[in-house]
Amino acid sequence: MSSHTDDIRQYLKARKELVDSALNRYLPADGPYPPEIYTAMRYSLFAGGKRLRPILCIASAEALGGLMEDVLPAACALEMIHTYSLIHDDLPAMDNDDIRRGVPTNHKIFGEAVAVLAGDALLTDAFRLLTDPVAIRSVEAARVVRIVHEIATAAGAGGMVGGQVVDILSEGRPSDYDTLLYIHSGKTGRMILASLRTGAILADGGEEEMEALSEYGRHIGLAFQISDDILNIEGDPSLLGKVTGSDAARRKVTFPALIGLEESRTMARQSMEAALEGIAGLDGRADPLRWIAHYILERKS
Ligand code: GRG
Repeated sequence: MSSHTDDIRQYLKARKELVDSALNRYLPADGPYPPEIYTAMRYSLFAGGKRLRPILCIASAEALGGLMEDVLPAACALEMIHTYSLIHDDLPAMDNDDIRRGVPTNHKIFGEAVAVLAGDALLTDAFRLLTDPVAIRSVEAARVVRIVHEIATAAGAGGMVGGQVVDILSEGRPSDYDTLLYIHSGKTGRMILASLRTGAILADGGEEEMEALSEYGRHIGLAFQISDDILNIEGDPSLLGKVTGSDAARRKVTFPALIGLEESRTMARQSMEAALEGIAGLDGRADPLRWIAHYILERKS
């Protein structure tokens, strides 16, 4: 086993534990009335996600010497928004999926109405957390406004929701490369980019550092999406925690469908290398971001 594999395993495990315990504090099991909505929110939140977006946010802040206490609330808010998008994506009105994160999807357990509301609440409460005067007390107001704007822009109609709309409208239709890039940069890329930029803002990064981390974020988002498309073809459902082959069954526009598997692998590697190049000027504190870039290509889940 190569040493970067050990480093990344340890790093991801430690940061995941930090995120999980902070999420538990922000959304406790014995939360306020009505318990049904908190149960549904926590069901999907703690179903075993990789926590990639919060970890990228933390790693970005750490690369610039930021403090964990400043970044954890925003890292958790990013995971809450991501989880909302998964719950809604799985609904019968969208992808109609039965399994996610290795367990039955939210609507299969709680019904469609509560699943819609659990997603709505995760999205809305993410912004409550981002602006919570206690959780975010060490960050000055101007930076809070910047991260709220950054994350709302990434999650909204010009970002993740826009990508999802074009994805759904494109199902079963012939599509072109520009549409594919738009879907993926919206659906997947924008929240990944916002995670890195949020970490950089909270660490008080300068223009050049922000640009370096944004460049990394854009390329790593693309590498992540291409590898997700490849895993949907040849991944192991028991490791992925979701079914494979669903993209082809729904005639979704994907990188392998448009440019083939081999070309997709090459493009994922080139994107990973471009991501590394983007942060070449950062010092050793950015090493976890370098490990994550390799992990994204090599992951099985
Ligand atoms: C419903 C507004 C709305 C958007 C949905 C995220 C998303 C947009 C759809 C999920 C379907 C999908 C395959 C999207 C591509 C992004 C992606 C790979 C999501 C899964 O993210 P992971 O692998 O999941 O980080 P975990 O469970 O580890 O958090």
